[in-house]
Amino acid sequence: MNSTPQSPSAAALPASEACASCAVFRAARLRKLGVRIGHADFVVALAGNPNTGKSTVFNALTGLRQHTGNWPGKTVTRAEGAFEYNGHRYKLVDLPGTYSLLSTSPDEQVARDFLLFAQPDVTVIVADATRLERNLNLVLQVLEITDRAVLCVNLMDEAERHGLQIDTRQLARDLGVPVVGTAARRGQGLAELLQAIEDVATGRVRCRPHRLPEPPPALREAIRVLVEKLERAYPGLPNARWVAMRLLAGDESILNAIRTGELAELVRSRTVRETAAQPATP
Ligand SMILES: Nc1nc2c(ncn2[C@@H]2O[C@H](COP(=O)(O)OP(=O)(O)OP(=O)(O)O)[C@@H](O)[C@H]2O)c(=O)[nH]1
Ligand SMILES: [Mg+2]
Repeated sequence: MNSTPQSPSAAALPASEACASCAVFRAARLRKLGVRIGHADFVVALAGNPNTGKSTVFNALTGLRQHTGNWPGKTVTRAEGAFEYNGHRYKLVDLPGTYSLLSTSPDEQVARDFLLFAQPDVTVIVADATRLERNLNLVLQVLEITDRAVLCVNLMDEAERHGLQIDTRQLARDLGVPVVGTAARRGQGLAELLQAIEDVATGRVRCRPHRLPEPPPALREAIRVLVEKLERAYPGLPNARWVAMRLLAGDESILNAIRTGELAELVRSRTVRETAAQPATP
């Protein structure tokens, strides 16, 4: 069993008592930087199933003016913004909604490739509190590829309305990453979310994410051989183990990415992590 990530902010106000206009939030020293990104100390990705409130969280943290454009080579919109918190500058990337890292729609590929290959400093997974079980599929997949994550259980107001109670502390213990309940449309819980992002970004909190059990020995050996080959062919390839497992599973989209040279390009550019978004087309 994983241990709970230790957060000095654990004693902060419960989500229901915090809101964007209250003293806690003001005291958080949040400065919305909108499009004024420039140098960022940390890159934070907002991932999650469609319609869970990622863009609402994004707007609340960065302000209304944001940098939008397309992801290089795709017609998928890319939104970037920035904020400053406790003296650190954060670049926030709002990813398209995705049900699974194994999916192949263009939107989902963009999200998958960013998480896998750009390796944000913190991945905030935004989940719908009223559909938590279904959302956990993506949460567990993301926790397989990063150990710097925060789970934001959003729409807590809706969950409450339906009489649902979410035990965020137990979830944090089970998942091994900080879990924050929010009602982003009302600004509730955002102060705690900011603190959790900072805790993980700065390493103050070390996550011990829930991971699937090790595969059987025969498969382990096949993965090891493939990882070696991949790392030789693509020096600097992040998450080579994940790629190897997808290849062994016969994942057509990964095979195609190798055939077409897209994987090489992703590794070369580290999936546009450092590339500024293109100006929005009128
Ligand atoms: N009740 C309630 N509604 C919310 C909350 N957060 C977001 N919403 C609403 O949920 C809807 C979807 O929000 P978005 O922020 O667009 O969700 P998203 O995850 O960015 O959606 P996609 O980008 O399409 O995947 C909007 O109508 C929001 O106003 C919340 O905490 N409570
Ligand atoms: Mg959105």
